[in-house]
Amino acid sequence: MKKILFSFAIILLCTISMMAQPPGGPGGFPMPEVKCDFDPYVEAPKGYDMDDLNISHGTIETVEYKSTTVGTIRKATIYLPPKYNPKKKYPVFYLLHGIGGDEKEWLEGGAPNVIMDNLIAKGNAKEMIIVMPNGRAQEDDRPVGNVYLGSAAFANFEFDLLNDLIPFIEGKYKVYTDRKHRAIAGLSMGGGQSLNFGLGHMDKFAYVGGFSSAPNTKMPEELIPDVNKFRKQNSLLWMVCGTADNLMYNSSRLKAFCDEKGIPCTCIAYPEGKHDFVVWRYGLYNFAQLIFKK
Ligand code: FER
Repeated sequence: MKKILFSFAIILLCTISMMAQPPGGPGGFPMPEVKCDFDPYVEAPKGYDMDDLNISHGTIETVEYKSTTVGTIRKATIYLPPKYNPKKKYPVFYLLHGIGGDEKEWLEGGAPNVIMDNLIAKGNAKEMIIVMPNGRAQEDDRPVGNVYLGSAAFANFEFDLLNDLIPFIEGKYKVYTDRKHRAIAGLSMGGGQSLNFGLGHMDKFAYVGGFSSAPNTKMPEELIPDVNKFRKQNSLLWMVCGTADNLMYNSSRLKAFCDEKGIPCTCIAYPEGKHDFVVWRYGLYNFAQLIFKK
């Protein structure tokens, strides 16, 4: 009897620990390696994410919008570029967070305002508005409890983004509304969302990026079912993932597919990079310089 109880307890413990962190999660089981030709890693210059007091700074604000998708009022963090002029038209970059984050995650860990201020001051990135939404489209959108169980809300964000948030942003700010002036990228779960929604709606987004994309990333054949359409509509498909991150296969799998089909796609393997903001800051720094330029 004791033996049976003991075995039962072991099985229960294993099940609970697996539910708390699914395969492929940070610290989870290593996932299959997919061979592909990575693009060269070029180190970012020292200080690229350090505040420079001698340049103009952008501003951060929080907005609230009505979500018909979720049925609640939802929040998003906004970056307005230095010397923002409400009479001028800007392109918009939607920047998405990870599974444990919310609309403040990028600001708290990624210094997006600092990275953008520095890039814009040097003339290396276009002036743009950055929208950092909450990608967990459900009534309680706080990252509490076992966040790994809430991935359906991350899929549901597709509808909140397209039907609620984008129309709200385009009503509130004077921005361009064509796909050439809309970009989407994100980290981890947000990377998967960006690839899924960005490639799934190429008429809406010409620039798509995934940083350390998570297992919510769809299979390449599903992301790019029509290679000719991709060639016509996509202006940038850009990815980065750390070599020490066991979620790499989500990125390398898509890169291998693009190489096989002969379609343009960048994927950088960040040397010794883990599942953290070192890689994601680097991703933002590079991606932001490439968007709204073709
Ligand atoms: C998983 C591993 C990682 C998963 C999600 C993640 C839903 C997301 C990590 C992150 O956003 O940081 O198996 O499944």
